Amino acid sequence: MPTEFTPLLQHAGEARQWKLRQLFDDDHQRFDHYSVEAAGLFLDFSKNHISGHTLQLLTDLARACHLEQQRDAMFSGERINVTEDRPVLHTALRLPAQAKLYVDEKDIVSDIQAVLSRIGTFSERVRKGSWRGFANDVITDIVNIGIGGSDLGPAMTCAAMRTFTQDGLRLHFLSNVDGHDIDATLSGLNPRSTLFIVASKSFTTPETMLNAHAARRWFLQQGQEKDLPKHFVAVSTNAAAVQQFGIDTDNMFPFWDWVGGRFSIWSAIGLPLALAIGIERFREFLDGAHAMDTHFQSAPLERNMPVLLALMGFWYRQFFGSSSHLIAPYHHDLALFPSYLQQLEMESNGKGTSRDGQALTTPSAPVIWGSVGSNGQHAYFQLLHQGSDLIPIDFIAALKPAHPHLEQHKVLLANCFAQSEALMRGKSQAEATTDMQAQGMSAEKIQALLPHRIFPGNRPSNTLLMESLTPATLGALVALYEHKVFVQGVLWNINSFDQWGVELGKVLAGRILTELDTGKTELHDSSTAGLIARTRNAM
Ligand code: G6Q
Repeated sequence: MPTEFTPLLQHAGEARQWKLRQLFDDDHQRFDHYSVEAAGLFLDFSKNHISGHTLQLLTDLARACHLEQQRDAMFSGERINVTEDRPVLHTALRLPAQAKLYVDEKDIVSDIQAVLSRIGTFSERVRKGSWRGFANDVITDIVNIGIGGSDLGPAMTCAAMRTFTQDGLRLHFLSNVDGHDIDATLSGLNPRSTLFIVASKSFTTPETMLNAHAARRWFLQQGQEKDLPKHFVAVSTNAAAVQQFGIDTDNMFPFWDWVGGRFSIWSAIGLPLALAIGIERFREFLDGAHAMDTHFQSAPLERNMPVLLALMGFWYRQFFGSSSHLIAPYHHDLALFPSYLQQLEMESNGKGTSRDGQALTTPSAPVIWGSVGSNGQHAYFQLLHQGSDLIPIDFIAALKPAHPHLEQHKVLLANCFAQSEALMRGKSQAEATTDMQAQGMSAEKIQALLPHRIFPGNRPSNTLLMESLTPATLGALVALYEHKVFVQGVLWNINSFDQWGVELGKVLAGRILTELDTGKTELHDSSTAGLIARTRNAM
């Protein structure tokens, strides 16, 4: 363990003995002391095993790891993605139009704005019905074909912005190479009113290319080659491959190699979102993220929301042995947010090697998982309350709903707050006994049930609130977690911006694909060879 961690290691020994209940009893203003507001989001982090001293030690560590310098290096375009020798500039995509930022002596903001303006023109044409299909039909269905970072961001944000989506426009997301996905997506669609967006940074990803070619064949059953430009557009950094596929580069929306796939929703990869909600609202989404960027760059670490979120996660992962972290949005339109964060956090910080090539001596990213509340409460929350692992949770909720069912909204929020309280307080022996006595149980029955009815409590959580889920608050929320990931990467000394594990899988799948035809499997272990042989027999 790095020597900078030593003071925290000693302090954690004490903190693990603390009872959250007691911390609240000792400080009646704990909620005020441990909450922070920024960019339209409110974070209550009072239900954590921390004191003022803990925060002091954690922020000391962040400073010792040169967090502020590394943050500034990212924003200014230094090549902090060392293994790919690239800057990391998704934050530039949400800079105000008049800003300037130079990469290799060229202002990138004007390029970004030029693409945004093309996205605006195109999306307004589709939305207003002036972009027509080959038989003059208005576009009603848009299919985004992409995977990983070219799928999860558009899919998650379009779902989140459901209530802002233009009536009559349906967004579909085709990602899986499993043919069942394309079958299900295309069934019921009409090629005359369907627009495909082929979204791939590299434009070589096999899953996306196969699906794009299959969609093209499906389209050509009714349309002709000359009609393709009306129905296929591309988002990519690879103009040559786009052209080779047969998409006119006039219908290609570019982005740049300094935008990582999982950070690309702010670029042209966000085209489905711009189509769904319109360019003005897409710009509000960018502005919301920029507001979080400004906060991250300027707030002192002790009051800095992404830093605090990162420090809480780090604290439990590093010193409390927690190996997973639950994301619980109490907002149905954020149903895909846990999956989105799974990629963002696990692909960024799921590494075993430090930035300078040494094996890490500390754990890195935890498993991120979750689903919407209150559904989760009726499924896996049992384990959170009484299971053997400590699993920190982020509850996320909007105070005002985008629907008229106020009674349901009140029940939803009551459940959300009740869960964090119950997890924090638990239920003591005395409380469980009193409850059962009130139900008129015999002393004997109480004795038998007591061990099952006690809840240890002391389970930490954060609660993130927003007034309502809008393009701006969604932008701030996503940027918040991006920066959380960055901060944790700094603490673990990880390059959060490469993904060599993903690359390995891509190469091996290509080899096995050939072997499914040839049957030459001698280079494999007996399991892989056996699986290939069984598949060949069945084909
Ligand atoms: C993201 C990853 C990965 C990537 C996909 C799709 O950070 O690199 O999820 O987004 O593999 O890649 P393409 O956009 O190049 O098709």
